Amino acid sequence: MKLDRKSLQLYLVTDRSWTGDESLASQVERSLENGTTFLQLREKNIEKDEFLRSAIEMKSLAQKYSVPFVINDDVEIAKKSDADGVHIGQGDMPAEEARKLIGPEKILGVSVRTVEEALDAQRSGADYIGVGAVFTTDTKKDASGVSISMLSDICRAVDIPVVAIGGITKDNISKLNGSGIDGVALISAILAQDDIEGATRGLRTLCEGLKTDVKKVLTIAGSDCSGGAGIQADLKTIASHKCYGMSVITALTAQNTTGVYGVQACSSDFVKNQMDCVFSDIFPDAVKIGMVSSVEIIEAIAEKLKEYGPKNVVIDPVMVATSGGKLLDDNAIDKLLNVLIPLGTLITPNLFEAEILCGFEISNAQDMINAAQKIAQKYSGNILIKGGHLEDSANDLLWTGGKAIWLEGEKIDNPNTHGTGCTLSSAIASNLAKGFGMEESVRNAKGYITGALKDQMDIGKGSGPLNHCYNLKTAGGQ
Ligand code: TZP
Ligand code: MG
Repeated sequence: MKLDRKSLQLYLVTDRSWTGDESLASQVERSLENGTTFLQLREKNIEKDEFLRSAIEMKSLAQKYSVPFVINDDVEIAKKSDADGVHIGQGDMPAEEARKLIGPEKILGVSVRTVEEALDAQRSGADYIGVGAVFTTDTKKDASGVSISMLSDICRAVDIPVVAIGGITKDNISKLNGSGIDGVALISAILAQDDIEGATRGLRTLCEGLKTDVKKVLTIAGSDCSGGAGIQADLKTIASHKCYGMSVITALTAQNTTGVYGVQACSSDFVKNQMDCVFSDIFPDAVKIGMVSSVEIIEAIAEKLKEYGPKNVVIDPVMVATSGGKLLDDNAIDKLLNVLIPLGTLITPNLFEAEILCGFEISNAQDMINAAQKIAQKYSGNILIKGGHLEDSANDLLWTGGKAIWLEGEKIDNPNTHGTGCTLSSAIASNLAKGFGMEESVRNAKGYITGALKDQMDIGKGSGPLNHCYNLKTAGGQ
């Protein structure tokens, strides 16, 4: 069964503590009838055959209301009852093992309390994670607390959906607004209520109103009609980071994987017009700047950046192609260096561009460090020098907080690298927009590039594009 994010919105976990004279099945059905979207059978201290009987009963109820149904902890019962999946905690078997036992089709949920555990669960094949206890609860006395800020960090770090659990009620649910969760898992806020129907309906409405705080990223660059670089690569990259992408187009290019066949620059006034439209309406959390083709355009962008003052500005100072060919005339290079680059939070030069920025030749790893240090003196921001072709180093160097950090690159055998620089800078901007620090943003972005290259998509007659959306792939699909 494929898990739809939306089905995690109002997630009911069972507990026999409040059944009184009523059966658990009857309580659960009253809730299912009124908007519960997901059901987990959680049985503690119960005999196996009773557990199985209960699982079969719940499974048919969940099926009647078309909601996914998972079993807490017990893979064997999940299999025997043909539940839709299983939910395990950190104290249970490893997620990887649970995935193997239930097979690829079933839903696997994992409880986590830290970003590391969340990433580990995702790697191990979890379909969603539960994070808690986000508020104190009497229902699970041994559940230790997870802060809302940790909950937000976890939501940012993983691609799979996240549900919050623990002490959530109609009165505190709004505190989870903007955390990035897909839903809430509840026991007592539903099952301990006399009016289960009303409680469920009320909570469902509150869940639907939960805001996901989408981060906005603007790319200012040229259009690549073949979709592998420039604006098009940036927007795909931003979308695959689950951010909202916007674009200010500096030039149209007629190009494909075999070369550039025409360039039609925008007027600087029109660039300003676009920037005003974006900044006065949907203020970006991060901006990426790619190819800027003329003195006037560079001045226009700098003027508007100063006017609006966005927080995270990643500048890919496109001046020299990887082949060594100059892409900007000397006047424009001068403006880029003196007017635009000083406004960047991070600049991402390749080796040739770094040489222009520092004024000396870079031929080894120590030169890269010296170059970063020199560039930092002039521009004060963060610098990522993309290594690549040096004899003694193919790694990237990040200069941040006054120190050099080497970022090892995994060499991937893939000749299709069209648009890698654009993609890297927009991936970094997306990470910064999501609130990651500089080093983590760059590391995450490098990981994303690695994944996009490893996907080995091979289209076009020349050096083809990366698969920007490799992380959104569904089983068997693109
Ligand atoms: N795991 C962490 S807290 C919790 C579980 C199972 C209990 C949630 O119950 P309630 O009544 O919604 O606080
Ligand atoms: Mg457990």
